Amino acid sequence: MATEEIFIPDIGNFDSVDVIEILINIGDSINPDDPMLTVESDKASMDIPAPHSGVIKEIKVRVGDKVKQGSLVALFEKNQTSTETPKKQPNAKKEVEDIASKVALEPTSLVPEPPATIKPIERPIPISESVLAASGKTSHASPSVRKFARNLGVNLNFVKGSAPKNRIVTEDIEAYVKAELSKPRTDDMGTQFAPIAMPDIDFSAFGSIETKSLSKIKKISGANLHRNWVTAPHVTQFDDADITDLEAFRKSMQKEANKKGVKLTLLAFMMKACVNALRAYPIFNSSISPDGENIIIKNYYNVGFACDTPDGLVVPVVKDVFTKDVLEIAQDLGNLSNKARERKLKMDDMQGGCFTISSLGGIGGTKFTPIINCPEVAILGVSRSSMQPIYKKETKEFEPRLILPLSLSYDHRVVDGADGARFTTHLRAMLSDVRRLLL
Ligand code: CAO
Repeated sequence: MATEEIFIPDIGNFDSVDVIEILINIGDSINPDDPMLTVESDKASMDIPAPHSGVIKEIKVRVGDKVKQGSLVALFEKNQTSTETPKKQPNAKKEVEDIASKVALEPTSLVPEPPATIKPIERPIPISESVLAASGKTSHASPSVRKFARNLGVNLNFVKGSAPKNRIVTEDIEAYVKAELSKPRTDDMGTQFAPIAMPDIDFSAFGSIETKSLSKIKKISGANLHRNWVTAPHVTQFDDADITDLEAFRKSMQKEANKKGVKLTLLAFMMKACVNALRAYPIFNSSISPDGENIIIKNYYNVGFACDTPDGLVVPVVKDVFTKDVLEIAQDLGNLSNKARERKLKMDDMQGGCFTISSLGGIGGTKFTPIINCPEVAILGVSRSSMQPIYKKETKEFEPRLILPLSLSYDHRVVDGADGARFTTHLRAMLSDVRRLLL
C-alpha cells in the first residue's frame, strides 16, 4: 500500500478559498470523483473531488481553513489492486467559473443548512415525525444541490441521499418534495389547528361498559366518510318543496304500481327530479380530476341512494335514471334495497354513481347536512315532510300544504353558492309541479 497526498487542484483566479465543509472521515473508502471538501470563494462554492480510489488515512484541513491550489487536503492509501484508470482531474477552475456565471449566489445561500429544529422559511414542506426523528445528521450534497434545496425550502437533513456515501442529488430532493406533497395536508391548517391524537380514555373508570367490534361496512364507510369530509369543502343549501300535489299523485298511482308488485315511494320521484336538475346544471353531474386540474362532466345519470342496513350504510346505484319512468325507478329501488338488506349487493350495484340521495324521511327529523359521496360533487338530503300553513298570495290566505325539507351538500371547489341555490330552486319547482316532473 502506498500513501499518497491529495492537493487542492487548480481553482482558477482565487488566491485562497474557505473550507466550509469536510465530507470525508478517516478510514473512509473513496472512489474517484467522490466529493471530499466543499470550498467557498466570494463568488461561488464548489466540491473538491477525490482523484483516485483509496482509503483516507489523515485529513489535513479543517472547516474554516483557507486553502489554495496545491494545499494539502489529505493522505490516503491508494488501492493497489485497483485496475481503474485514474479519472481526469476535473477542471475545477472551469467548474467554479461555470457555477459563478450560472448562479447568482446571495450571501445567505452559502450559509450551511439550518439545524433540524429550525424550520426553513421559504415554502416550508410539512415534515413528518418519522423524518424529524432522523434529523441531526450531516447531509452531503454539492453546492448546486444545496441551492436547489434552499430554493424549495427543503432542509437537507430530512433528505435521504441515493448517491454513493448517501450523497444527496437533485433527484433525491425532487423525490422528497413529491413524497411530502402527496401526504395528507393536515399541517397546512397551522400547527395550532392540526388534529391532535384522540385521548385514550378508560371509560370503565366512569361506569359499566361493553365493547363491540365495528362491522366491516362501518369500518369501510367510516374511512370513506372521513376522507370525503376532510377533502371536499362542504356547503349545505337548505330549501323546502311543496309536494302536496305530488303526494296526491303518488297515492293515486299506488294501486297500479302494486299490481306490478312495485312500491311507488317518494324516492323514485326524487330521483326523477334530481336528474332533471342535473341536466339543467351539469356541473352537479361532475367529478374533479385527482390532480385537481380538470372537471369531468358525465353524460349519463346514475343516482345512488343511502340505504340503512343492519350492518351499516351502503349506497346502491340506480343506473340510467334519465331513460326510466318512475315505476321502473321504483322497481330498481325496491330490488336494490332488498339486496342491500340481504347482503346480496354486488360491486356493480354500487358503482358508477353520479349523485346521491340520502332520505331520512321515513324515519324523521327536520333537516340534516349529508356528507358528499366523493368523487361525486353533491348529495341531496331529504327529511320528513309535514303539513304546514303556507301563505298564498292569490287568495291572501294560509293553506295547509305538505312541505318536504331538502338539504343539498355540495363541493365548494366545484360548485358555487349561486349554483347551489339555483339547483335547489329548480328541484323545488320540479317537485311542486308533477306535470313538469313527468314530462
Ligand atoms: N316524508 C314523510 N314520509 C316519508 C318520506 C318523507 N320524506 N319518505 C318516506 N316516507 C314514508 C314512506 O311513504 C313510507 O311510508 P308507508 O310505509 O306508510 O308507505 C315510510 O316512510 C318508509 O319508507 P321506506 O323507507 O320504505 O321507503 P323510502 O323510499 O322512503 O326509503 C330507503 C328507502 C332505502 C332510502 C330507506 O329505507 C333508508 O334506508 N333510509 C335511510 C337512509 C340513510 O340512512 N341515510 C343517512 C345516510 S348518512 O348521510
